[in-house]
Amino acid sequence: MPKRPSIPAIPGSEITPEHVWLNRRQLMAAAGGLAAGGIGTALAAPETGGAALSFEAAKASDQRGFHTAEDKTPYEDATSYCNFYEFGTDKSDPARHAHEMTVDPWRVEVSGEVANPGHLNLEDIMGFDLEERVYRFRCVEAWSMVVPWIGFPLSTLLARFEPTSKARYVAFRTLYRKEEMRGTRSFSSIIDWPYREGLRMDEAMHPLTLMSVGMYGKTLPNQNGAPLRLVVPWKYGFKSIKSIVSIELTERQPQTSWQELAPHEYGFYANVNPEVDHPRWSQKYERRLPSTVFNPNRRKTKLFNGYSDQVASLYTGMDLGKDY
Ligand SMILES: Nc1nc2c(c(=O)[nH]1)N[C@H]1C(S)=C(S)[C@@H](COP(=O)(O)O)O[C@H]1N2
Ligand SMILES: [Mo]
Repeated sequence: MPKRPSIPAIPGSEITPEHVWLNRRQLMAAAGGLAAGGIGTALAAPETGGAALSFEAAKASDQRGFHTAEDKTPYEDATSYCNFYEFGTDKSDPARHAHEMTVDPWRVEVSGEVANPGHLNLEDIMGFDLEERVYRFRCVEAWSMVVPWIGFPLSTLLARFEPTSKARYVAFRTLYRKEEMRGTRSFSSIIDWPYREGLRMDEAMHPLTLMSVGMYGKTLPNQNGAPLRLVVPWKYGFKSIKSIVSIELTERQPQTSWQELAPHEYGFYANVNPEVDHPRWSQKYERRLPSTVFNPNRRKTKLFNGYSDQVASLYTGMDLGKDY
C-alpha cells in the first residue's frame, strides 16, 4: 500500500465542511510545510465538483444507521487519497487526472429485468430528492473514513424502472472512455474495462444503499466518482462503484471486476468482516484517515462495518467465510 503524506492534525470539533472549504487555503498553507508530494500535487490539479446542492441534512438522532456521530474525515483527505484505477493505481492519481473525464452531459442506461427500461440524464439524476448520509467507509486495503455523502436511495431509482419478478441482481458499469482515462491506457492496467460491480436485489433495495451525487454538501469531485456513484457502507469500498453509466437488472449473479481478477481474494459479497482475513493481510484492524506513520489512527474492524443491526438479517443461513 502506498504511504500517504502526513498532514497536521485538526481537532475533530473544527472539522465541519464549511470550515474545511472556507479555510482551505490556510489549511493547505499549513500542510504545505509538512506534506511534500502527494497532497500538494493533488491540489495543484484543476478542481472538479463542488457545486452547491440542496438536500435534507442527516439527523444525529437517526436510528437507522444513516448518521454516525464519529468525526468526519477531512475533505482534503477524502478527495486526495482515492482509488479510481481508471486514472491510475496510485492513491494520488485520481485527484491528479480525473478532471480529464467529461461528466456533463451524462447518461445512465437502465436495462434488463425491468418493465420500463430507459435512461437517466444528468438533470434526471440531480432531480431526485437528495438527502445526506454520514457513513463509515472501509476499503479492503484496511483504511477507512467517515464521509457525509449526498444522494438518494438506489431503491428509489430502481422503482422508477419497475423491476420484474425475475430481477434477482443488479449489475453496474462505470464509464469507459479511453481518451479521458489514462489509467486504462497504462501498461500496468490490470482490469478488463469497464469496471463492473453488482449487488443482490435485497442488498440493492436496502435503505442504507445509496446512489451518491455529492459529498460534504457539494457535488462529487471527479476523483470520487462524479456524477453518480454507489455507496454501500457495510461492504468493502470496491463494491462502491464510481461514475456509473449502466444499471442492468439480471436473473443471474453478475461477474464483477475484482472477482474476475482474483476470485480467491475478492468475493461477490465483500461484507466487512474482521474474522475473514484477506489472503495477504489481516482485516482485524483498520487505519482511519487521516492516518500517519506517527499516528496511524488504528481501530478495530467491526462486522458489517458497524451496520450489523441493519443488515445482518440479509445473510442469515449464509457462511460468511465461504461467501466472502
Ligand atoms: N470505477 C471504479 N470504481 C471504484 C474503484 C475503481 O477503481 N474504479 N475503486 C473502488 C475502491 S477499491 C474503493 S476503496 C472506492 C474508493 O472511493 P473513494 O476514492 O471515493 O474513497 O471506490 C471504489 N470504486
Ligand atoms: Mo478499496
